[in-house]
Amino acid sequence: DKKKPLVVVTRKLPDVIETRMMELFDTRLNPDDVPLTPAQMQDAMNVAEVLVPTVTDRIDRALIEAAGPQLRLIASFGTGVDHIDLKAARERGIVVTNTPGVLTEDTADMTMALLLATARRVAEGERLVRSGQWTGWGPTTMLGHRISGKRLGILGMGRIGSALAKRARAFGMSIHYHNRRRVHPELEQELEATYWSSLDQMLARMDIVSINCPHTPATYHLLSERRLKLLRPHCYIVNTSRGEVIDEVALTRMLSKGEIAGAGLDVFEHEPAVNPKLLRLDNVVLLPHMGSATIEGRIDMGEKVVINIKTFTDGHAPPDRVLEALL
Ligand code: 8YV
Repeated sequence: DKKKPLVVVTRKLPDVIETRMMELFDTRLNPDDVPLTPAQMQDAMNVAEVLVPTVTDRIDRALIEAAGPQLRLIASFGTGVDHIDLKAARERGIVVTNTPGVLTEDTADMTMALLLATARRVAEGERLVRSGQWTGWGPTTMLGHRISGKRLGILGMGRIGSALAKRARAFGMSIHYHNRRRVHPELEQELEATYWSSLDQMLARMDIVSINCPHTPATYHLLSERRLKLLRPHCYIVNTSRGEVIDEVALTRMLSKGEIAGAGLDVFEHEPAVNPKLLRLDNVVLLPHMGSATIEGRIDMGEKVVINIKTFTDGHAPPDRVLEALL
């Protein structure tokens, strides 16, 4: 009987997934769910044939270069792979996989929730009630902005961007998008989406902008201070992608000066640290990176990880191999 591959998992995963992994592989779990220290991570990479990290594990070049020769697969639990140095992994012949597709709907739902919460001041209203300071209904109090009839600019029309577009259409918004490549005409028609080849021109005309592109070297600070300044002052920003896509310092400054109406942020540039100036603003809704956080989604993600490991260690191409060229 073939020896089972040694799989090291860095965080606590759903029970059913851990059980399945234990059945299939020689699995080392992390029952405490405390992120591994760099030293523990290095130890893991010295013994694991397969490493299962999450977004909280920074797998940089130094770690990859110091990894033992037995490490053949990094099967990440999550879709974004910006925490892994893909080039260093490729150079070492280590395959990287992720879990695309299964968190699309959940993340699009959360984006819609953030969009509504930001434009309609949901979190602020909740804080008011909880504070005991609410003095009663008033015709001009707690007014937000209508979203129907407004222009939503989606930066990154991939799976999540498209799922968001469908939801926003149902809320009566008009859909605009910028992408490196224009999407298939059929999809564009289905979403009734207008393509902007110029991000700058799109930004200058939107009522709400949603970030749905991955964080790559090409999208780091894509919403730079210069671009944020193109937004009209009544514009809202929603981000369920990665904090690094927006210059958070510039965004915070503009939000506090009222140069942007508000922001709904599920992700931050230096998670879990959040710019203290953001915490003091009322026109922002802040969530702790929970875009894909559903019980069902976590199980689906885990199943994808299991399939990727099983296929790979059985000697076949894993379904969700990440290729740098496609990012
Ligand atoms: C996950 C995410 O919670 O998949 C991603 O890219 O950001 C989240 O859905 C996280 O990455 C799990 O590792």
